[in-house]
Parts: sequence; C-alpha cells; structure tokens
Amino acid sequence: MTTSADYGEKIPNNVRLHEDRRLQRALEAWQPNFLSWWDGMGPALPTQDVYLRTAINVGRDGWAQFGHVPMPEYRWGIFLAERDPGRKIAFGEHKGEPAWDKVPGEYRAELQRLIVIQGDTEPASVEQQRNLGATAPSLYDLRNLFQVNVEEGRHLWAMVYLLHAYFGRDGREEADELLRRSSGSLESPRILGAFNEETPDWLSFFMFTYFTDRDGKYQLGTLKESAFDPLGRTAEFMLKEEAHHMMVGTTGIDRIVERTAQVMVENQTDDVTAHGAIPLKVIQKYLNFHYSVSLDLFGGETSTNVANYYTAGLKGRWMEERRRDDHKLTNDSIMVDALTEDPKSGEQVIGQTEVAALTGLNTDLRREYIADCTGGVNRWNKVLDGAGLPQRLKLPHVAFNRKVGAFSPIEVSPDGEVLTSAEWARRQGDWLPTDVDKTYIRSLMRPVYERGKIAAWIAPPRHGINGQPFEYDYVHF
Ligand code: BYC
Repeated sequence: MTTSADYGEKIPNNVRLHEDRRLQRALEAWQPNFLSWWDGMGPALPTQDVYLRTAINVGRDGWAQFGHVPMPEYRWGIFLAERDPGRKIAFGEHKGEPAWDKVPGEYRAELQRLIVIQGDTEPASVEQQRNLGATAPSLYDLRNLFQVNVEEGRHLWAMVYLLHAYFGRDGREEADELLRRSSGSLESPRILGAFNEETPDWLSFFMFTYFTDRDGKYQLGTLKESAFDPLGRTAEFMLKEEAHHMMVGTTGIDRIVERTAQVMVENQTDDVTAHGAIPLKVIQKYLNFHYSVSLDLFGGETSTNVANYYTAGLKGRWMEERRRDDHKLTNDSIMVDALTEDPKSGEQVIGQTEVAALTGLNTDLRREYIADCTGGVNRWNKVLDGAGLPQRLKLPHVAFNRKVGAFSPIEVSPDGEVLTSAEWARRQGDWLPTDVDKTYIRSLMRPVYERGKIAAWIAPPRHGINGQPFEYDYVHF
C-alpha cells in the first residue's frame, strides 16, 4: 500500500521518503539542480501565478487540487499508484511470478536504459515549448501550456526517483545527465529524434501534444505492465496526468479546424490567409510532419531489444491483460511492414513480412497507436463535415517521411507511392511545412492575454478548466 501524500516534506511524496534519509538527501541535492534547469530551460514568459492542477494523492477521487500558484513554487512530487501486494507478472518468461520490488541484477542495464529514455523525453518537451508563452492565443491556452510543462517536470521527477532509489551511483549519474542534455543541442541532444525538433508555434504545439504525447501514452501503457513494480506504479500514475495533455492536443486541433472551416464558409474560399486563419493544406502538412516523426518513436518494425524487454518482463504490450494469448509469444508470429522485392522488376516495394511475434512488438504497439490517431482525424473531419465542407484531413501513409525502421531508406508520398530522390525533393514542399508555411504560421502568433479574448486563428474552447469559464483569470502577470 502507499501512504497518503506527504506535503510537509521538501519533496512531496507518497513513498515514505523520510524513512530513507540517504535517498531523501540525494533527491534533495538534485532538487536545486532541477529548479535551476527549470529557471533556465523552462517557460520563459514571466508570470505572477497560474491556475494549476497539483497532484496531491493517487486515489480514485480527488487526486488533484486546483489553485493559483507561482510556477517556480509548484510542488513537484513523487507519486506512485497504489501497490497491489498480490500483483503477479502478467507476461514473458516470469509470467505468474510475484512482481519485483527490487531490480534483478540481470536486467539492471536494460531497465535503467528504458527509464533513462522515458525520463529524457520529459524535460525535452519542456525545453521545446519554452518560448510558446510569448505567443499564447488566450489565457486559457497559456494556462494549459504551463500545466503540461509542470506535469512533464513532475514526470521527470518520477523517473529520477526510480534512478536514485533503485540504480545506485549509475542512477544518480543518469539523473544528472537528464538535466545536462538539451533539446536540439549539437553536443548533447535529447535521445529520441522527435524531441530535438522545434516547437516554435502553437499549431506545432497542438500537433505535438496530439501525436507525440500520444506516443507517451502508449509507451507508458507498456511500462505500466512492467514486472518491476515501482516502474509499473509510476507509469500508471503518470498516465492519469497524461490524459489532460491528450485533451489539449485533440481539442486544440478541433478548435483550429473549427475556426478555419468557419472562415472558409463565411468567405466562400479555401484561401483563409487573408482572414488570419490557417489553411487546411497547412494543417495537413503539420499533421504529416508530427505524425511521421512520432511513428519513428516506436523504433524499428522488428527489434531484438523489444523482444528481450518483453521476455524479461520489463515492458509489456498495450492492455496486456486483455490479450487472449499465452502472454509469452514464443511460438507466435506477426506480419510487419517491410521493404520487399518486386519479383518482376526486382525493385524495392512496400510490403509485409512475417516475423516472430516477439521481435515484432514495436509494430504491435505502433498499430494500437495508429488506430488511436485515426480517432482524432475522424473527429476533425466531423468538424469539416458539420460545416458542410467536402475537404478532409488524413493520416499519411506509414512509410511517409520515416527516419527510423524499414522505410527509412526510401522516399514515399503521403499516398504510399514510392518516389525517386529527385521527385521527393521536388514535391516534399507539397506535403511538409515549407519556410513559407512556417513564416505564415509565425506571423499569426501574437499573444492574446486579455481575459475572455482569443486569437483569430483558433475558436474558443467549449469548456474552461475545472468548471471555470473561458473568461476566467487563469494567469496573472
Ligand atoms: N530516435 O531496436 P530499435 C513521452 C534507437 S514519449 C533516435 O528498433 P527499440 C513524451 C534505439 O534506442 C515516450 N533513436 O528500438 C511525449 C536503438 O538504439 P541502440 C518515451 C532511436 O529499442 C511527449 C536503435 O535505435 N518513452 O513520454 O526496440 C512529451 C535501434 O532501435 C529512435 C519511451 O520511448 C528514435 N526515434 O525501441 C513528453 C519508452 N528509435 O539500443 C513525454 C522507453 C529507436 O541500438 N523506450 N532508436 O543504442 C523504449 O521503449 C525504446 O527504447 C524505444 C525504441 C521504443 C524508444
């Protein structure tokens, strides 16, 4: 069982930190480094306070409280979901054995690596979003940005706690490295590709929170199944906070599409730029970009890493316990995307190949993710349909713009047509944001900080936060 959250401590927690003085001291020594990182790399816009949600407990009801908080005083805490003392490992070669409270020596390196990769994404996203406050379309959106930022900061704490508590000196060094690498840096970049891309404008931010945060949802879903119980419980609680980040992305794009559709209908034109809205074509290009870099986050279609993680019990599948199979997969196979050879022409074509189910697990997770992404696109298309417009948004082909996995050596159009390099170079500006598109989007990014007001390129939200109206004073300067 967990204890209830202790807010009397320097580091709020529900892990009885005060009972382990060494660990407490080590984390308290890391805390000022975190705060100085937040100060230098976190939100750049100065504010007095922000209407934020702070996690206070892990129980089903009332796990968070809302209030105006000066951001540097946000109480970043360590929270693990309730412990199930009878929990058994659900998959892999240790299936049926009791879940582990400690890290088994033979899996130490792999577990640490997974935790470091997960941990690395959290501060990276805060760094990517650092300057967005300067151009927020409303106080409501500004508050949501900051909420996402403080919670990504808390997710960093979650991983740092695991590193400090279970991985000794190596773990402490890795925790320091998490503050040393930085997004987009040439010398010490963040580990995964998408986390070194820029998030320079709010269209990118909403696409990032829709597509890239959603990778987070699925990866955390697999870590939640981990045989290493503290990791499972940590991921479970992170998923609770993650739901808000998904909402920000989904409704953010909803509102952009809604505004664009409105302007298109009112003015009977597709070219909404004269009216300060975002053309559907540009929305589609941003979608293409963020979706394809997020697909890369799942690793290769086949991977011995993921087979080892699963067999060892470190990383499960999405909804592992709902799967109807033996949860070991040693005799199963799966079809995965692959480059195959056309028997007639001898050319490389997009196809599928059968591989051992274990090595195909990145594909399995990516499929779940793609199905989920489709939901958003349908939703945005309903907005277009509701406005009586025939245009539709769509997910590009899975081989489009890929830098990781089977399709990284080839160039493919959003419809799945394999292209020569020359054709790709000539046409990629039709599918990915060009400098002209980016400049236009940046020209729209003007802050709107007046209560109840909103920028012209996005519709207001249907609901405010925590029952408050849209006009609420979410941020004080
Ligand atoms: N960029 O065996 P492979 C989130 C590396 S997001 C650069 O196919 P594997 C969040 C790979 O590390 C969720 N490198 O891949 C969202 C490997 O290197 P080594 C983050 C890449 O290991 C928004 C090599 O290529 N959490 O939480 O099966 C805001 C061969 O790869 C990339 C996790 O990812 C890439 N895109 O799977 C805030 C969970 N892809 O071993 C937060 C933890 C692969 O040869 N991580 N590589 O040196 C994992 O489960 C796995 O490491 C991966 C890769 C799914 C990332």
